[in-house]
Amino acid sequence: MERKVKTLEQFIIQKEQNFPYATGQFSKIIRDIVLPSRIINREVNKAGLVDILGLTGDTNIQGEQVQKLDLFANEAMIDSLFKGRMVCAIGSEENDDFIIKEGSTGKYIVLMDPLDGSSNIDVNVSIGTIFSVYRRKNMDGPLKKEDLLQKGVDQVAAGYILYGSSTMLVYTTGHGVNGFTLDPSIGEFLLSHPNMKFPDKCDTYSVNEGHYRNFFEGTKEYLRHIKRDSPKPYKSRYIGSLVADFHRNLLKGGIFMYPGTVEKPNGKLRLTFEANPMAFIAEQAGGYASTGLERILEIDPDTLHQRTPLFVGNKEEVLKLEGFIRKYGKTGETIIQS
Ligand code: P6P
Repeated sequence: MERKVKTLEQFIIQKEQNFPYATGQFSKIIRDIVLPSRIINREVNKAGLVDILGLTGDTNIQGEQVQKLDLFANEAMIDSLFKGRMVCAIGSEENDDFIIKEGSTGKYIVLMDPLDGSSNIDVNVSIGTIFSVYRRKNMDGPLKKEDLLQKGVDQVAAGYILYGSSTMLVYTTGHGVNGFTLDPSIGEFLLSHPNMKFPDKCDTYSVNEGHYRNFFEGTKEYLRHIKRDSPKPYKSRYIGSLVADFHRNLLKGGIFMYPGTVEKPNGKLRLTFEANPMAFIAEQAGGYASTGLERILEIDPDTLHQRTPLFVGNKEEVLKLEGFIRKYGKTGETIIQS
C-alpha cells in the first residue's frame, strides 16, 4: 500500500499545538524560511552553469547583477522574514550587527547562517542554511540585548536546509526532530524522516586533522584513543561543510569536532549561527553538544559573532571526548607543547 505522504504544511498544522506559543505563528515563520530556501536551492543548483555558459559572473543572462550566492541567500532570507511580519530582528553571519525591523510588531528573532560552507559550491559539495528562532523576552519597548542574544536553551526552534543530492529541511521546535525532502516536481517539502534520532552506535568521527598539530592535548589524546584503542577502527569522514557533516552523523552516527587550537582557543565556528542551532537539534535527537568543557546550550552569549569550539553528535561519544579534555587539557588553556 502506498505510504501516505505528508507535506510540511500538513505536518505543522498537525503539530502546531506543540509550538510553545499561539498557534499559527510557527507555521508562518517556517513558511518565511522555506520559501527563500527554494529560491536559494534553484540558484545553488545552477551555480556551476555560470562557468559552463561562460557568463562573466558579473551579469547573468537576464543582464542582472549576479551576486555572490551567500549574499544572494542572505538578502532572500532577510526579505522573506521581514515581509512575513513575524520577525522583528535578524542576526546573520553575513552582517556585522543585528538588522532591526523598525516599528515591527513581530515577536521573534532569527539568527542564521544563510549559506554555510558556500566556498564548497565551486566543487559541487553540499552546503546549507542554518537557522535559530528566539522569542523576544520584553514584549514592549525597544529591543534589548537580552532579547537579541539569548542562551541556546531559549531557542523556540532551530533547523537547517541541506542543499545536497536532494534538498532537505530538518528542524525542531523542542518536540523531537523531523526531516522533510523537497519534491521538485511539486515544489513541496514532504515528511521523509520522522522523529530523527542519533543511532546508538558511533563509529565515525569528523574533524579536519590538518589542524592536528595545534589541537590541545585533550583533543589529541581522544583522537589517539579512538585510533589506537577502539575494538574496531572508526571511520573518518569530513566534508568541510558543517550541515553535511552533521546530517550524515545524525543519520549514521558520529561525532563532529571543530576544536579550539593553541592559536584560536575558541575555534572557528560561531556560537549563535552554527553551534546553538546544531546543539538544539542534536539534543532533541538524543545527542549532545559541548565546547569540550561545557554544554553549548548553556553558554551566555556576549557578542553576535563570538566563536566556540564545537563537539556534537552521539551523546556518549561527546561525553567521552569531554573526559579526555578534562583529563589532559582544556580547550581554553594553552598546553605546554611537549
Ligand atoms: P575547515 C565552512 O566554511 C565552515 O564554516 C563549516 O561549514 C565547516 O564545518 C568548517 O567551516 C570547515 O572549516 O577549517 O575545516 O575548512
